Amino acid sequence: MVEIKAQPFPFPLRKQEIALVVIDMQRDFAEPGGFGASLGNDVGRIARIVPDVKRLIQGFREAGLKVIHTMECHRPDLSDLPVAKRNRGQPSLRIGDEGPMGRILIAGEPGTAILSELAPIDGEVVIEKPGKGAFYATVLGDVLKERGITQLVFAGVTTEVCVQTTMREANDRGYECLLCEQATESYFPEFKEAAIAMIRAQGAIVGWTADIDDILETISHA
Ligand code: TIU
Repeated sequence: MVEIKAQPFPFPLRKQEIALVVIDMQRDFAEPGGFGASLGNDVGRIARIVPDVKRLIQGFREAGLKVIHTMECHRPDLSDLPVAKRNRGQPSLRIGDEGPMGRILIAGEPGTAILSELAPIDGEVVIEKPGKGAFYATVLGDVLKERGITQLVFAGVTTEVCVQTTMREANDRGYECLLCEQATESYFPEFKEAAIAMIRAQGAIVGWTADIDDILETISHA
């Protein structure tokens, strides 16, 4: 059996059944004037992981493995935006308001796009999601079943919000989940650290975590 070096113990790789899920690497979370900034966050932290996310995506493509992208966004008529989500916090701009990159977190707007360096290529699935978890109100579960995927490697932002929520959804649905530590980020370094620790605690209660080089090395030779 091929294993990826991981914590709290090695991850048993089934190469035919694994996919990379890149969560919400959108301008809205990584650039000034977007949703993340409207919530008062230092978005510069997100831009710093782009080279590692790119390296991870590239490694999966070169190994012939599937890459799935998600985008957090809402319909232009806001019909999939709960009032509670629109009103949450005290943002300078709310979801659907006009910002410097178009309407905040609305499908099709320039600011909602995936960062150009990480753009999906032809054939890669892109899941638009209205919630924090990528399974809620999307076809992700059907897509994975159709393709025989049972193991998921996770990258993207933010670690303790959309990444962790999606890993928990996936875990409950029976997927084996592995988080790439260098390819995820939070606006709060202490929350990234805590999320990583709680995911792999109690014998990988939610999933495994691993270094990017250990993941890339194993998938390239498996
Ligand atoms: N605010 C925050 O940390 N995250 C989000 O709102 N969405 C995602 O994590 N994608």
